[in-house]
Amino acid sequence: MKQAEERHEARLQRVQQCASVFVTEQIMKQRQYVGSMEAEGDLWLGQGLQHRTWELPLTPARVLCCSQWNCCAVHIRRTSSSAPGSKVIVFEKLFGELCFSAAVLQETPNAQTREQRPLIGSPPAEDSGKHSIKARVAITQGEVDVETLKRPIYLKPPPDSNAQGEWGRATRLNLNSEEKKQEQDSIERYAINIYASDKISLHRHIEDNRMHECKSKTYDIRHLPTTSVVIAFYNEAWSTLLRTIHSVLETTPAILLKEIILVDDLSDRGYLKSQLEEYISNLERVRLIRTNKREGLVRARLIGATYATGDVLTFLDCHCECVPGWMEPLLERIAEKQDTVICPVIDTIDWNTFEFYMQTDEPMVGGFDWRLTFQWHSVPSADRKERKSRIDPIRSPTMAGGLFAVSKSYFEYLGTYDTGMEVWGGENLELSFRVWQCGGSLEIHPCSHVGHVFPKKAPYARPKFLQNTVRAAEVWMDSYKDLFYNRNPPARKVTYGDISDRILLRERLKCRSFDWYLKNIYPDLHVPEDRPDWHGAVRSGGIPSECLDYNAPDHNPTGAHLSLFGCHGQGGNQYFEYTSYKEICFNSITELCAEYTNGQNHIGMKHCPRDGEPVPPTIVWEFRDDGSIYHPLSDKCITAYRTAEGRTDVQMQKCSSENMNQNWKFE
Ligand SMILES: [Mn+2]
Repeated sequence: MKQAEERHEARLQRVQQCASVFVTEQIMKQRQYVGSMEAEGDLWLGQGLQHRTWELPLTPARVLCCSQWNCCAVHIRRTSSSAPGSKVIVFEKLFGELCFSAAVLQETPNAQTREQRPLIGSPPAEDSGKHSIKARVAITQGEVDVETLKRPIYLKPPPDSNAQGEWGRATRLNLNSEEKKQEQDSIERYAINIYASDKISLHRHIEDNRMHECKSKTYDIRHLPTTSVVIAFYNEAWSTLLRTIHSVLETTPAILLKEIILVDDLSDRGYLKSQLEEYISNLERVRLIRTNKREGLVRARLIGATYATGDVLTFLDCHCECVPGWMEPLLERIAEKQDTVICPVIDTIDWNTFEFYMQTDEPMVGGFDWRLTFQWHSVPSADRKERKSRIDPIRSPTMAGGLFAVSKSYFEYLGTYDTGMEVWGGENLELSFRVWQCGGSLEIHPCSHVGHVFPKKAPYARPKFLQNTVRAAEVWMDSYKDLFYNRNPPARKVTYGDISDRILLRERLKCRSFDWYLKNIYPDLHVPEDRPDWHGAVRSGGIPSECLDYNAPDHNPTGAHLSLFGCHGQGGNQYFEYTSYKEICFNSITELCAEYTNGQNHIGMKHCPRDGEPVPPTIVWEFRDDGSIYHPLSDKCITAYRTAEGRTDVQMQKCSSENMNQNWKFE
């Protein structure tokens, strides 16, 4: 008996050392967690935690929880001042670091009769040690209604229909000339209309126009993994950053959100210093980490991730707004399939008016072209047929970028990000290839919606974009990388740093080939033939400084004519491929084919027939031995000429073997 008392005493001391675990009433008051996760009596298991059992004297209606950032949870059965034998289960971090702070649980009324339940579902499922996800276990007695479980840490104020931007509507500002100037200045500075953003509530509501199945779907919130939301930023405007933070806090069920981790990548704007610190110090579960040198998006995010204590990492951009219900589908899918990287549907928030455009029907999925530019496309019909319901997650060959959720342990298993990548750009394709080739999957969940402000233009230069993309190509694309290099000759000369670690990673994880990826994950992507000597720039014999060129307007790939322009050797607009089907192909967002129809002078572009479909005669060309490019259907040849103003161009003319302006050569 004495022994037991001593043991008890020792434990008590130990627990008291445990930072401020044994909180006083004061701390309890400071940390009003009642009403959030602890109030539900949930038991939390963080990573690397083991549990101990303590027998402690405690006041009846209070249960302590060493929670907040790094711990765990506590469950008290009975309190000794009311009855002997109370138990507190404390989870400690294995490396000795104990709890950081404390919170309060409400004693449930039927405390006397409830039994100590085992830790249901724990320890976390081990998946041959590769990656495992730690389940959070609810031990609440009695029923807690769904609405309570869904409750976020902060509730949005009631909607004000007269407020600017409420319900995701466009702002309508009547500005005088001075205000107009301020508005223009803000656009100049941020490439986003921050003047308008500042007029919109940081807590505005967004109309939930998701598919009705999404709205009616229920989730077993207590058994979903928890998440840490990581948001990296660099010189972001105040209102867009803060609206992102509030939006996460106000739309994510409190019991699922471990924390928001902000990573400031060495911003130099004044308001992001103490003003930001002060502001977020009044917000629960928001942490701020600052890098001490400029790291770029990739490394900044990773730094944030190392502080994360949730089971799942959710990466968000710093100018987003989440639609209620965005988090549950992501976490549910990860609980179901741990090796999934899952993205929300990215809705557009207009950079000028802040109107929120929700994609209400089937979302687009990600792809790329052979210049390794990310492209959206619609769900392939084969995939659509496989889906049982409109709200099943949709597999996607690539991801757009900054917005996704992944199990923390799976992300680590997969080799997180390529830290050799600078600033941003290209990292999304690299991660996409890696997930698929190394046995995981990448999906978009139609029920999870996050709005993103697409700026007017890239807010800061991304000089390392090509280097990042080359790293992705070198590590993952095998010989298919040549298709990219052919279309982007400068990429061959880029110094891209050491990739030996990434190649080792690929071997260690026994990842599949790029060929496998193309055939199984992205079969709809046309793979160019790039036959030797039949691709590249097409130089004119008659005006030898000039090459064939195609320059389409941004959103209309077929909206221009084939033209002539000074040879620049950079691929891009001057890269053509002559296929074994006798097409002259130009790869942009989609595969385009040079087309000529009689009665016109110019040469247009149309979408090429899909693989296996018949080739119409209007797009059939012959490169003849005399150097001419002959169009059999019209019996004409591509001819270089100078316009009256002296500009060079091409048109179709009757063929004549002496005409050097009909002489062309691939180079
Ligand atoms: Mn962005």
